[in-house]
Amino acid sequence: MRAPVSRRSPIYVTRPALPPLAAVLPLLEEIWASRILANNGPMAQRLEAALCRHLGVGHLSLVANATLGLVLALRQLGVGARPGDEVVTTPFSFVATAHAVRLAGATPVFADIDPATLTLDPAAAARAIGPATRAILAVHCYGTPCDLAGLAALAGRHALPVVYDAAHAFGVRTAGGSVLRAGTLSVLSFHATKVFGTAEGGAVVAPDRATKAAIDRLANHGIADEASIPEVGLNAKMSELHAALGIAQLGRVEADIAARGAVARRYAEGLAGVAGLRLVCPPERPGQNFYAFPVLVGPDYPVGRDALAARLGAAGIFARRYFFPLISDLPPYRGLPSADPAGLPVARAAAAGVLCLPMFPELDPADQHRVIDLLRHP
Ligand code: T4K
Repeated sequence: MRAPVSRRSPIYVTRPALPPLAAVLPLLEEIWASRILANNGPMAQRLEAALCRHLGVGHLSLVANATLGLVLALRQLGVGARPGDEVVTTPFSFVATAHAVRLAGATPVFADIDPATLTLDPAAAARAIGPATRAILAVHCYGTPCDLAGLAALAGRHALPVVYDAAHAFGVRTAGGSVLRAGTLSVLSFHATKVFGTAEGGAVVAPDRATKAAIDRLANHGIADEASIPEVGLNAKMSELHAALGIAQLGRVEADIAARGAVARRYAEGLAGVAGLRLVCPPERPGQNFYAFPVLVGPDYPVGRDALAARLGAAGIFARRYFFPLISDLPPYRGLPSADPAGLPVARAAAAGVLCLPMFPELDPADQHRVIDLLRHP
């Protein structure tokens, strides 16, 4: 058992859970002995196989981070091959979602979100599809599954691929099984702030061996073999050191998710009956990973969202406004026709009201009660 975070320390929105150093050291010794540090070495291969088993998916490619993973996924689907290519996506996400579209050589077209799940609304996405649309990029925001059936039907009608930004969705399941099996490709983040982390890292989940091989190649400069480089690729490979951390981390991730679930239940109990606070991810929904604990601060709460964040901050509690500002309001995107605020009312309201409370497996219950007390009496 690790010691809980001290009550005198600042309480951050998240804190990475780490495996015992003793579990990592033997893996590092193997790396030191082999001198293989990168380029799909034995640690990366081991982690890929272990993750496929753990997540219940057939094929995945490890990458250096989810941002590059998204770029690779879009590029693999031909996005950006023609000038003027567009990708329909949500403005309510971390900025990397839209940046990946731009980096792939296309333009994001923002569509509004569903008020219940805060994920891309298939009806709004349908209105955003035009002749230049090459893909739909939806986000399982906070690990809440998108409307998988709605997006599949929409994509089917227009013969478009769906890429899921599954940065938040490690291990998330629906009645139909792993959420990572939905759509054409899914991209996970293994950043330090995520449910499963390798410090920096991620993976692209692919439907078959050939697609995985194509993504691996794009992630390795486009190199097919020593003398054959048929396309432009980039370097998005995960190092052996990161993969070793992942192997050790995988052993504890289920216990971490269970501990996160206990934190979520304590919040739900402690905040029950507080007028003006809506829980975005109520803990009773099955199959979730409790990546984050967002609340929506409504007009009937005694203070506004920003004032609440400031009061928590003054008490050393660093809740975060994920995701504010809306991506469509940021300088690289706000001039786009689809960034017009009038077309994104649900996303605007979410960005104005959301606050992510501290959520991590080792959150000390006494610290959490301080957070709850402040929320009850702001
Ligand atoms: N798509 C979505 C939907 C995403 O949310 C993200 C990333 C991506 C794509 C792209 O994934 P990657 O390319 O990163 O794999 C953080 C993360 O950097 C980012 O990965 C994450 N989403 C985003 C939601 O949050 P910041 O700038 O808010 O993080 P930062 O440094 O302020 O950290 C938050 C808190 O976490 C700190 O107050 C303390 C704690 N922390 C953080 C780090 C890095 C630690 O305790 N230890 C640490 O090592 O972006």
